[in-house]
Amino acid sequence: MKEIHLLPDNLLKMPSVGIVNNLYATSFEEIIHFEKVEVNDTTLDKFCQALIKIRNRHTDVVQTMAQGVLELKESHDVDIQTENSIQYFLDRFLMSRISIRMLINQHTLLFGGQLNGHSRHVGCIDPSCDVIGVIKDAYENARFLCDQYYLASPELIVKQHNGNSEIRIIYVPSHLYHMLFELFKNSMRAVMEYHGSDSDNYPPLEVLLVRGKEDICVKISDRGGGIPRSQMDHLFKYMYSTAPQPSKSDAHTVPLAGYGYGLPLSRLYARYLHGDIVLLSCEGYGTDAIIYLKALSTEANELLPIFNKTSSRFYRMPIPIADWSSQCGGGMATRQLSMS
Ligand code: W6P
Repeated sequence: MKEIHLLPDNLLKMPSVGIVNNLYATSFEEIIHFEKVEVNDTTLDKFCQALIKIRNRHTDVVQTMAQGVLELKESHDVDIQTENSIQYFLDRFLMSRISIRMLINQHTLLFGGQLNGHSRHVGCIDPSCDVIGVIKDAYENARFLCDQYYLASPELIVKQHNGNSEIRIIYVPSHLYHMLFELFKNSMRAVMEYHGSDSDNYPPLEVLLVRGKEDICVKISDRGGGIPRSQMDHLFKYMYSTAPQPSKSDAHTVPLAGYGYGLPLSRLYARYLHGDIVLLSCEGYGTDAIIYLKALSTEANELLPIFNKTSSRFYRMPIPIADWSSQCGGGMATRQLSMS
């Protein structure tokens, strides 16, 4: 909440940002209420109910923030400084949201009185998460959307590099699924668009799964024509996502729609437990998307934004003047300011 107030004034004035700010204020009051209550045998239950109410209240926060950014784009010229602040803020804001929701989920699952003794899960953590299983699940669901939209879809070839033993990790399956589903949708769309609707022999998506000493890598390779190098960085920018997140009712009718916050959000899920998502592309051929996860759960602890002098200074930091030449009027420092 402190950091919301450091946002550029223009953005702070947008109605959607005000709505989000008020949601946080309400939830904060509801949660600190428990600081002063006298604990009895109904308190734990009341606390769980309060958490569930808060979780529901914040369900649409990502969409509402995206709406706020759209409102800003439509009403103001956004300078590089503002764009930088928004990128910095949303990465931190959404990471904080991922972690708070994870904590709420853990609490309500573990203390909400509906424990399933048969499941190996600890809250939403699977101590023996079958990575190939999640890959196939995410592929099938992305393929369903792809088939609906394009009436065809690329096949999947999965290769596990070392050993035939199943690769199992301690992980949050829903987070892994989210990343894979997003990357599959992007790859499928690229393949279908690049090879045209007349083709009935689409090149398959190839997934390579490797367990190293330090990292687990999931590489998804498509032959969807690739992305020009100049566009690579934009894929993770909130300000370049063109359309608002499809609403819940649209979600089924507009599959594989334009880049929303799917890619930057997926990368945050990876980074949340000290992994990452990296894209590599050969324009004219295809794209590799690599999900890195920590192979050792002892290294997969939460990565959280902290609010301090460094973070608050960021919002006031001027963009450094370029000290490299370039032909295109500012070059590396030049950003496309008109976003269609
Ligand atoms: C593309 C564009 C893209 C984004 C993310 C993942 C895969 C792909 N493939 O052509």
